[in-house]
This record gives sequence, C-alpha cells and structure tokens, in this order.
Amino acid sequence: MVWHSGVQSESLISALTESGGQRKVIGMQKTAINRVKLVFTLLDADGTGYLEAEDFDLMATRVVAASPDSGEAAKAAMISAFRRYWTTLAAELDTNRDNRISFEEYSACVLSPERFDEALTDFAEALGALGDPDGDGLIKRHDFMALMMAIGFQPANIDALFDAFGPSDDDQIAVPVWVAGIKDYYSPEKTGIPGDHLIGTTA
Ligand SMILES: [Ca+2]
Ligand SMILES: [Ca+2]
Repeated sequence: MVWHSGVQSESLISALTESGGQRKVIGMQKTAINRVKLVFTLLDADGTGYLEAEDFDLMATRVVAASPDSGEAAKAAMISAFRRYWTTLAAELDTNRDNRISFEEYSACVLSPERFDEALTDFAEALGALGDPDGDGLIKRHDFMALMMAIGFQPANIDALFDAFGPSDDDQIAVPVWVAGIKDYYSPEKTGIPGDHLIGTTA
C-alpha cells in the first residue's frame, strides 16, 4: 500500500490536535486511524491527493460497471448516493472552500461522525442493493468481490472481510450485514470491526 505523501499517522494526529480533538486521538486505535487513511486514499479515486467531485463520479462509474446485472433504478440510486456523499463531505469538511478536501480537512470527520450518518446510510444501502442483483436478500462472494475491487480494495482483504461476515454454506451473506459493515467501516469512531480486515497487514 502506497500512501500519498503527507498522509501519515503523524499528520493525522497533529490535524486532530489542532482541531481540539486530542482526547479522541488518544482513544483512537491504530486500526481506526489506518482506516481513515485508507478511506481517504480510496475516495481519492483519481489519485490527485485531494477529494473532489470528480472522484465520486469516477468511483460511481466504476462501481456501477462492476454490477452489470443490476437494474437501472439500483444503478441510479448508487450514482445519486455517491453524489450526496460528496456534497455532504464538501459542505462539512471543505474548511478553506476550495472545492476540494485535503487529508487534513478530511481527518476532521472523526470529530463529528454523526454529520455524515444520513449520507452514509444512503451510500451503504445503495451499495448493498447493487450487491444483490437478483433481489433475494443475499450477496454472493463473486458480486461482493467485484464491487469491492471497483472501490479499490485488495482481493485478499476482501475475501478476509467476507469470511469475517460469516457466510452461509452456499457462500453468501445477508444484505443488512454488509450494509451495517459499510456504515461501520466509514465511521471513523468504530474500532474492532470486521472492516478492519480491509486494512490488511501492509497499512
Ligand atoms: Ca482526487
Ligand atoms: Ca478544501
């Protein structure tokens, strides 16, 4: 895993301390900090080092393309959820109003995770629905893998996460299990969750 320059534990901690979040930093486990870093890196889909509207359009396109069997309504909901996620992040975190979010700006999300809850729920439910194109309420490992690779996770980590969700004998997981897992993953205050498998051993 290669991080953008400046995206290191030290910069996150100093940014949080400046924001008055020192107590949260102390209580934040290394896995949670690494997850915030990984989420930022993945959300920066075009690799500019900043989150911009284009990143969310790009990732929406990739994710929808990874779910060819899904219906048009489910795809449209996913695109709309990605856009809402961006507009919410931009409204809450673009402190210097330059229409992009630096990692330092992004790291402030750990101080007020509740502000992102609705946009995150939208996003998680849209992604969960894409993972279940036949609508039986279950997600096959193959579909899970395709979507998670489109977001940018590593295959071995994706398999480990799927296993951590406790798949059924026919290797499927329930949609609500994944929706809850997505919400936990993008909630920086959560620790010790199945999604920590996505950080892998290289982060
Ligand atoms: Ca970018
Ligand atoms: Ca900014």
